[in-house]
Amino acid sequence: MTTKVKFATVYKAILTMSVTLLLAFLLAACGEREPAAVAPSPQPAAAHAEHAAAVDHAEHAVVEHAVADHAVADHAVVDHDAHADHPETLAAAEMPGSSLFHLTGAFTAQDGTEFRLAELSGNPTVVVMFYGDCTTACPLLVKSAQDIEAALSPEVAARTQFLMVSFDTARDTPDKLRAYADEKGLDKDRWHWLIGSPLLTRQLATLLGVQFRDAGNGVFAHSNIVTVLDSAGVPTARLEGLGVALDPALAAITAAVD
Ligand SMILES: [Cu+2]
Repeated sequence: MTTKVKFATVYKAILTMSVTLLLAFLLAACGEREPAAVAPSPQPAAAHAEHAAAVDHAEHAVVEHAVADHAVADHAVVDHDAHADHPETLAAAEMPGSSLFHLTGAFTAQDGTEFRLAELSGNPTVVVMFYGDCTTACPLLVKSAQDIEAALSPEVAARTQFLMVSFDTARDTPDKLRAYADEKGLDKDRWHWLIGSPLLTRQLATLLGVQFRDAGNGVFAHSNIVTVLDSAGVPTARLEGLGVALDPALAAITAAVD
């Protein structure tokens, strides 16, 4: 009888332990699976940007990955040896395939007039997001757009539009952008230098997969992207990085005109 009771007690103890271990294992497995389930889900670019911002804020580090990847911000390599003087380059987020013409808000052009993206309908467009005070990457992005225009045949160039949109909604103004464009000889027809509300600007960036973040001292961390829209406003080519070959953009523009 005593042996039986003892056996029952030991058996019960083993059973309880097993259940506890099993529960612990399941909980651990759930915890491990959670981030993996989050990573591949298509999140808007803004979410990626915020995520990257949160990571960077804590570490004040440089995100050094410039590869177009679906969840690139999540997997970005964080360099702990931050280069203090060098503005950060943010990796591009996923570029959704829908028309930018769905963005109906009004920007202001360099001449002070309202400008809506749907006005671009019918012709291909080269889009660059930049800011006027940038002395490093942005002048090169604008130069890329200029080089694209120069490399097109005169007939195709005559139909191609250029959209230069500032994300420095606090410091850039239509007058400032006009002076900027004029200095480069680019205050001309088919070149639209735009400034929008912070929300509209963020929405456009999301549609383009452009990430940007104001460091608070007049310097923006941003991804370096030149996008080509077809005549319906759908992104059909994207050049990512500085000094990359322009051919995909030229091909997309020519295809849009044909
Ligand atoms: Cu810049």
